[in-house]
Parts: sequence; C-alpha cells; structure tokens
Amino acid sequence: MLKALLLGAAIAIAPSLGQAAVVTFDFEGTGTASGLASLSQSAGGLTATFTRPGSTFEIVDLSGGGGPASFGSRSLSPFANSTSNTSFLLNFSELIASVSFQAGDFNADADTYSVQAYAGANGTGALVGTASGSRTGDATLPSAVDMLSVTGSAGIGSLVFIGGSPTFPNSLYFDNFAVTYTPTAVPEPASMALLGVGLFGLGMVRRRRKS
Ligand SMILES: [Ca+2]
Ligand SMILES: [Ca+2]
Repeated sequence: MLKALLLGAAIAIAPSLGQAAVVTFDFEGTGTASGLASLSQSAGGLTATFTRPGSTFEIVDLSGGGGPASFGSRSLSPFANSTSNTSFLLNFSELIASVSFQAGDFNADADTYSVQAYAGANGTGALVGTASGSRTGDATLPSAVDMLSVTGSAGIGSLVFIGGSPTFPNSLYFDNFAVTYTPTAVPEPASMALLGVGLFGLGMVRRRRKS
C-alpha cells in the first residue's frame, strides 16, 4: 500500500522535472508558401518563430526531387527574395541550450554561411555562440549539405543566420533544426493535485499505523 502510494507520487512528479529534451523542426507538416513574413512552429512545448526582417522567405516543395533525402519534402528557403541580403531571425519561446541545423544548396554555386546565437530575443543581448563555414560548389548529394551547431551555455533566446554567395546573397536552403532545451520545471496543476492525494494517503497510512 505504502509502496503504491509512493509510486503514484513519483509518477505525478516525473513530468515536471526539468529534463533536457530534443525537438526537431523540419517543416514537413507545413504547407508550401512564398512571400512569408513569419512562420511559427511548435513541438514539445517549444515554439520556434522564423522571420526575415526587411524581406520575405518561402517554404518550398521538394517532394518532386532536387533536394537531399534528409530535407524531405519541405524546406526553408530564402529564394522568395534572394537579392535582398538579409539574415533569417529565429526566436524561441524559451531559452534553449543548443541547436543544430542543415544548410545546403544542391550542387549550385559556392556559398559561405554563418550563424550567431544571442541570449535575448530578436538577435539582442549577449552573443553566446557562433558557427560559420564555406563550401565550394559540391559534386553530389547529399554532400551538398552541412550541419551547423551552436551551443550557448547561458541559454539561447534567438538565432541570426544567413548563407549565400556574392552573386546570390541568400541562396542556401535550411532544414532540420534540432533544438536541445530543458522545459521550464513548473509543476502542472493536475500533477500537484495527484501529489496532494498521494501525500494525503501517505499521512493516512502513518496515522493508521500509529493507532
Ligand atoms: Ca524538411
Ligand atoms: Ca548558393
């Protein structure tokens, strides 16, 4: 009886503990669209909002081929306005620990890319992580895709990222944003109620044993 009550209390607490989780934003469930000013995706209690200040972007359909297998049938693309040399901005609904994502251009021109992670929203606050690189016009898929990873020990609130060539300033696709974060450890009302019931039962058992 006592064991069962303690187990019940443990189960009620478990979902509230702050354990690191990984959620991925891959745009697969997103409809294709162009001229987007903003796009929000939610997974695992975390919301990621993509914008491109001063410009627009699109979600492209790759289901007919042309992209690497890892990109699936939908991908984030800046080509809605590739002549405007503006970065993407990615805001998270709460601080995250790290993020990795893929950038690729499917055997086209040579590109450079960079990403900055900031503690605050909208690319503000302390710069807590960076990653950058370049690639020549690659030979075959899927080698035309790189993985960028950024870790911010103090927590990442937003990302600024861009990739392209001098001829085409924004000519990289981005996909598979894998985010590591610890959900805020706030006990849910239901869990607290269950815990209360468990503790009440425990008290009853002890009282009964004393008498
Ligand atoms: Ca995808
Ligand atoms: Ca390119």
